[in-house]
Amino acid sequence: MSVRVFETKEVQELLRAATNIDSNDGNARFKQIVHRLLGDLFKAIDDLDITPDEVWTGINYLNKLGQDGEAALLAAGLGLEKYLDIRMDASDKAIGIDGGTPRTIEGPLYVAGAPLRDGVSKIDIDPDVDAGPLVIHGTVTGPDGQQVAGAVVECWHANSKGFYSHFDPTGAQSDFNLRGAVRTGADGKYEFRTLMPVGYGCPPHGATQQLLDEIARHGNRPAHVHFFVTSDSQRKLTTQFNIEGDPLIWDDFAYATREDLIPHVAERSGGTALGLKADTYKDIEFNISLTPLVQGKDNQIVNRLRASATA
Ligand code: MBD
Ligand code: FE
Repeated sequence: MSVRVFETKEVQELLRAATNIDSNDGNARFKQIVHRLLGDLFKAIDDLDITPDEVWTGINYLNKLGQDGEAALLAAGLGLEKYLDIRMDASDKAIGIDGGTPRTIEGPLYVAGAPLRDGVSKIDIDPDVDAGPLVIHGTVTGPDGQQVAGAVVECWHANSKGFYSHFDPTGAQSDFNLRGAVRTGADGKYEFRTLMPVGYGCPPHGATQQLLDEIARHGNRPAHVHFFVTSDSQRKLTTQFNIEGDPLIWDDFAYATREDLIPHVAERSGGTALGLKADTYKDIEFNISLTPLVQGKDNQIVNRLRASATA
């Protein structure tokens, strides 16, 4: 039996009381958001006739989500993080910023504090018998096409099991394995010597995978490498590239794939001279073009809780 109570005075007053919206105390912006979201939930319960059993299933799900520490993972999987990118793309377009390497989501697995080196960094600390050597390199340029000196390129990626250091459930990796930071010189160039990653899969017993199972979706990402690129006179770029040829490139559970973020993987020899574990190695050139500050400011800095460690 469907009933409609959302529009009643009693419910509207309950919403205003529960969010303290009529008071001058508290955080006005926070109250505005909570009032809206709680109201949207109340309305959905009315519209879809969501049962008490279904509501309590949802409440208990939130407990598991928190226990598993997966709220940010779920945000990626439900496209919420992608949605924020779509909004930032649209706001760039509205103010006439186009071009530049496309942004794509950060994801939940960054760790601040990786050792910063000049120009080149070898970031594979732990041996990984199943991963072949990979060199990632490119030039950072600004809006005028000029090389950017003093840019900091950070990268992080998974090992051959799809696990990231710091978050590896097997405990097998050292701090900052497969994570690095390089400062460009006058030529704008950066290079990481590393190992080929494999795609990530959500923890099979975690809350995110549980939700995905219920809606018949997988929780896997194609192999990819994340980047933050910062410099004093351009906006920070948050992006990733995918490893060409991965079958999940257009089936990423986190919707991070973009046309311009699938660089070619070339095969090279001469790895021994570079200190790589084999002479034959894969080479990916990924050039990075930054966008200008907006009225002197970086308007796309995102503040979120991030892990950090000391190298
Ligand atoms: C990842 O490696 C990732 O990049 C995202 C977005 C979500 C989960 C794992
Ligand atoms: Fe990732």
